[in-house]
Amino acid sequence: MIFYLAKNCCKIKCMSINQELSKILLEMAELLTMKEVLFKPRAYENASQSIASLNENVKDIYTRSGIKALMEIPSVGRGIAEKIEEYIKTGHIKEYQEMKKDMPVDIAGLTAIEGVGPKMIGALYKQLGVKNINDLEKAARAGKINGLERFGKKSEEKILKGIEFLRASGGRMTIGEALSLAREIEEKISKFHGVNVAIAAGSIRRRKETIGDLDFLAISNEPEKVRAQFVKLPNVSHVYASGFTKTMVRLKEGLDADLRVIPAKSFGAALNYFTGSKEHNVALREIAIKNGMKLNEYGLFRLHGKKEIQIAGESEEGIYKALGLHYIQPEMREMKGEIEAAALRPAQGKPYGLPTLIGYGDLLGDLQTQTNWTDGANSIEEMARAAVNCGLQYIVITDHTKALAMTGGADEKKLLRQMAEIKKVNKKIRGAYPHFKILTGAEVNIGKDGSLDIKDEVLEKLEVVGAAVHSHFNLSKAEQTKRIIRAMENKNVDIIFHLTTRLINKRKPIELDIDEIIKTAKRTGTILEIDAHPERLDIKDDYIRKCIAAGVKMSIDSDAHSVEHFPLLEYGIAEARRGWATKNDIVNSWPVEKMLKFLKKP
Ligand code: DGT
Ligand code: CA
Ligand code: CA
Ligand code: ZN
Repeated sequence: MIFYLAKNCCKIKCMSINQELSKILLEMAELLTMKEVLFKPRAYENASQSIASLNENVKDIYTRSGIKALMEIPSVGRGIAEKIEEYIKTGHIKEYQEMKKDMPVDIAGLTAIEGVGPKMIGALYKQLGVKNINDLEKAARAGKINGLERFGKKSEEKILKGIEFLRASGGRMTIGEALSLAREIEEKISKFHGVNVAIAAGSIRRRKETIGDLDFLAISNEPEKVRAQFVKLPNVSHVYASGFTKTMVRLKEGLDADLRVIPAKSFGAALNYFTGSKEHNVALREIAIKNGMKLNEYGLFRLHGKKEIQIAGESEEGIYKALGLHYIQPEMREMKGEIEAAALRPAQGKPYGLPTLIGYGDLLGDLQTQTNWTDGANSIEEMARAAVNCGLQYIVITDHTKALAMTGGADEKKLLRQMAEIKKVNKKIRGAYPHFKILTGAEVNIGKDGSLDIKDEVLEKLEVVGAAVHSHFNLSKAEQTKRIIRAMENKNVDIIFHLTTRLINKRKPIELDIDEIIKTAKRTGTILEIDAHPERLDIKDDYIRKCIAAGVKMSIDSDAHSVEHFPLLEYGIAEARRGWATKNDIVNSWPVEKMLKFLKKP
């Protein structure tokens, strides 16, 4: 059965009553689940989804021929049809209100915590009277959940972690979690019947550090068919709405996703529009208007009186060109001057010329890797072989040093022993990989006062010395800045690893006078690392741009603690591209000899 938008129905309004009803029915399903009623929850959930995807107002359906018409909605039987009738007539559903009185819990708030579902909420309410997130947190902290029927220490820890994450993130997911999910779904959509191409646009295409929701586009002339396959994906836990322009769903993984189905002639325009950023879009549209054109998600049009003629829109390249711009990479579309820089015919006196961004295959080395000599999972040789498989030509072994006792941090003696071992492994693998080199190094700890925990006589012997902060995160800005500057002034320190120590969604960056740091990096010839771990991305895009402006070089490192971590380099490259970095700015895109030569401080 297909419903068409009733002509005189205001779309926003009809969305809203359908959505209200859909929400109530879903909550009834959850309340029934909490009461451990069998079968009924599923029926309410199905009806909720069905109503969310209607293109006609339920009120209009009801007006047409009453309960009978309502029962023609898929998944709506007599019982639920009567509830809908009650809602249309009175504005509420009595059974729902009674159920809420019976279980006065904040279901939506509690289910937003990862791993917490209606069954668990029902059990916690019955046994502990938990009504909301605050109650739940208190109970978990007091150790009251551990020991309840069906709960243990593990569930208690998981709940606390879930709450912490929810509070810190405001619901945004790190790119490390979101990118693989986006790729998985992108691939599934591209295999749908009737789909030629599928792509994730939005912030994920711009490789932002955190992602609010996923925005999928698919080229197809059969939108109905594509939408039907999308809402049935096993990743989908709830359908908010499915209409002519887009389908909006909740994913089990804890993120929302939109899908828009587009005909080929508009694909470039839609891709451009839905990639954003919003501010970048606005600037492009203004250029179009200034030149007597119109740009929207359907295409770029030239206006001839009242007639609009499409002059671009099939590809993004075509749109930029028709607007008088070079193609702008998605990672740069953040209104940081990219529009001026992209001008084919630059305005006088304005800086222009887009940089050739470092490419995703451009790294030759990795300057921060850990092994089982400290808290890594693999041996030096295993790390080397894994790096070769990722296309690298050299890695630096940078195990932790003694101040990090819990990692088995190396002292001077252990470092010297490791240097000897690295020499041996280099010899051993030379036959198989004549062009690969393992370099000696360390991740030296920076003390509270900026001193290092390894003596200079030993640091001197290492090929690459990284220094990093691992403690005293709360010093004042002045103290923190002085501390890092002192470490950079040590002539043996080549790189500062993960400068600000932030953990995205988990820990704030330390306070620093970044301009002072960058000035000192320039003066001392110190490299600032872009740590590629998706929770770090440290230093971040804005600081990368500052480094480039100051002529400070950077490295992109995986911070690998196992052979599986080298692919994390992709996130670091993405952040570097968001900061407009070229190969010239990134020392480990250079051959090993050139990189090592640069490290020699004046
Ligand atoms: P997110 O989801 O918060 O991580 O960030 P985005 O950039 O993916 O934002 P989202 O999902 O709200 O919208 C996707 C793109 O659609 C956005 O980057 C630009 C475009 N867009 C959305 N709303 C507007 C709007 O009001 N005006 C314009 N010009 N573009 C918009
Ligand atoms: Ca988005
Ligand atoms: Ca969106
Ligand atoms: Zn470590």
